Amino acid sequence: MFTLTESDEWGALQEHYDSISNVHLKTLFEKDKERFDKFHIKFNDILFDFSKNRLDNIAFKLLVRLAEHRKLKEKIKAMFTGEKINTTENRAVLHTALRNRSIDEVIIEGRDIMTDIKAVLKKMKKFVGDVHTGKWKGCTGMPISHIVNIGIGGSHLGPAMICEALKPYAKPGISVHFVSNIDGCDIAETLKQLNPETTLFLIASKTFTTQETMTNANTAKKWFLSTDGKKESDIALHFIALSTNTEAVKQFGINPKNMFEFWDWVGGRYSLWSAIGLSIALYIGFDNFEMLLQGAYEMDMHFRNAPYEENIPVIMALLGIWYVNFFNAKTHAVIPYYQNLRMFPEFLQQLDMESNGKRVDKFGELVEYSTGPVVWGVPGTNAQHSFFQLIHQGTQIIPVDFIAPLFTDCGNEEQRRILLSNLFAQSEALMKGKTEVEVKAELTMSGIKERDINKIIGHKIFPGNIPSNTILLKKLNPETLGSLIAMYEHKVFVQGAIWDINSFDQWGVELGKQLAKKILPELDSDNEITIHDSSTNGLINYYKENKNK
Ligand code: G6Q
Repeated sequence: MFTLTESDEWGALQEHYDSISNVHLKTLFEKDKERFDKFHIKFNDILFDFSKNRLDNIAFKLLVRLAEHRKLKEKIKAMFTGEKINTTENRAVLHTALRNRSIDEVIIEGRDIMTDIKAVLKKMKKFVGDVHTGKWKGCTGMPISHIVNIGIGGSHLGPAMICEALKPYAKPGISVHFVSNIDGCDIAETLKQLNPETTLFLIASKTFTTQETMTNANTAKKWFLSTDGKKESDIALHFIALSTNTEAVKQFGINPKNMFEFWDWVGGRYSLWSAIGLSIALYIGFDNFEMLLQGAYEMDMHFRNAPYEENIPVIMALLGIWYVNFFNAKTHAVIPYYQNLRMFPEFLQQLDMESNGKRVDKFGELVEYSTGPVVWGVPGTNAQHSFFQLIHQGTQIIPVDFIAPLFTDCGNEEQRRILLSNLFAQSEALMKGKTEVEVKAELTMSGIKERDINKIIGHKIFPGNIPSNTILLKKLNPETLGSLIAMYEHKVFVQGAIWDINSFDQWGVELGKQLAKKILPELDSDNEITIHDSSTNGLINYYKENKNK
């Protein structure tokens, strides 16, 4: 097979880009009144509008051809059927099995892993029920009212984002807290709010060796034991492990019967569907957790079965490739118009950038093309009052995903209308812009003199032609959220498949960890540090000189 950029499909896209790159989106809409009809997809309670993209029929066909050329169908099948597609760690990638709601088996090395998955789900269901009914009691006989998830990265971001997004579904009497950072302020601020007798700590760590999580878990354990009359044996009622590492869980002092297991074929950033999701189930109830799985499963089926032209994750991915590799877009903004989705961009940052922030292909060869973009964003309308200026009038092309539920359980109808009118206005403004003629007419109408108009006009022109997707959910509920997350997971997968990179490892996080281990004892030693470069020595020594001042 030719390398990606040498393929005919890539060449055809490059040629087409040259002819379409100056065509304005406004023109595409003017020329084709059916554009929205052609370029939107309805999936369950989700509308995906991709009509405001720098895409015509030819580009769309060529992008689909590229997916075919990269044998996407086969790669999708390989993931779902448990081939070891994470080649650098020799692992299957089976988060889709965790939410498989069908009766189909998923066989790995001769074993149907659905049996294990179902057993853990059953154990989670029973536990969640016991906590909610008060059958599970703390060491002084009080029911549990505070759940603290201690975990980081993939063992934190998904559950934290979902609990925030699904606040309206919270079980009465249960609050949830997340501690991730090794910065002592994180756990200290959380512990201040808690009564040990009504608190349940979930130590969420696939490896059970992560420095931040184990340090925070030990702090929590010490805090718990330091309160009046607590004994080691009380730990069993207040500490639960979510992990793959039974030995380390035992060593920490948690009885394996209080451990909820998952497996090495669940990647950290894809683990919210596993036992790592226990905080979600405790917060919103097991039924709602199952609806989250259901939503993801439905998206999985759509992704596996829909033709590329009607396949939301495939289209999202292809559009991303169109912008990154042909329009030279370096970043991608994700703007949820729903305050409770505040953490969604942060969650996506890990999902996308840890998966596709790669510079070598599957064979370890440097790639000759750009891979994953920088993903960023904060909720609208706040975003409009800060960085939207740069998207509208800066010098870079920044594709945007707008995401909004039409109905939520918070606020009133008027607030919702204001919010949504802003979203619709932003995507229209980015697409259309405002021409010199329009600006001039406006300024003249408002009585400004010709001389003054000429001074200001350049500042008031909006080039427009800025692409966006809009994703509307009838309502943000566990099911639609499950579908939305799975949609982005598969988008990231498709891009990795086309770029031929391994989206499921993360070696880039290792070097810093190794160096931190070396530096830690140096911070305690009495000697001046001289073994690093002059900057690192200087920073360490500055800390040592000033730490007790
Ligand atoms: C995600 C990464 C990473 C991981 C954390 C926590 O895909 O692997 O973010 O989730 O480093 O790891 P543990 O769950 O092992 O503590």
